[in-house]
Amino acid sequence: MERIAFKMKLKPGFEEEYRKRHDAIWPELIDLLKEQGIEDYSIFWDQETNYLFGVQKVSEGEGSQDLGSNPVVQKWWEYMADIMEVNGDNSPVTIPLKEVFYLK
Ligand code: RM4
Repeated sequence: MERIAFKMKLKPGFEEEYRKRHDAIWPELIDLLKEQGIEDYSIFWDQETNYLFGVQKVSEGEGSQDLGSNPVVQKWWEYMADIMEVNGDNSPVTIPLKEVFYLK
């Protein structure tokens, strides 16, 4: 398993809505993420900058942000596009982060 992290950006004022939508994340998306070997996945919000920090473990090298060809992910990204900074295809603007420390 490899740990990966990345940052995305929330539009100002949508933290509650973001949390609400993720509290009700679609079962089919959960199933897909797990099928793809993605686990221990959390997202943290930086109130000061509205950056969202995703951290996850991946077993196949591909993380959640690499699944854009899947229709379920495309539908989810379209659903989330109104409250996040996104690219033309509705994928969240995603900036990979480098791990600089880890304590098991
Ligand atoms: C995030 C973003 C990610 C997705 C998670 C579940 O807001 O859309 O791509 O993996 O939700």
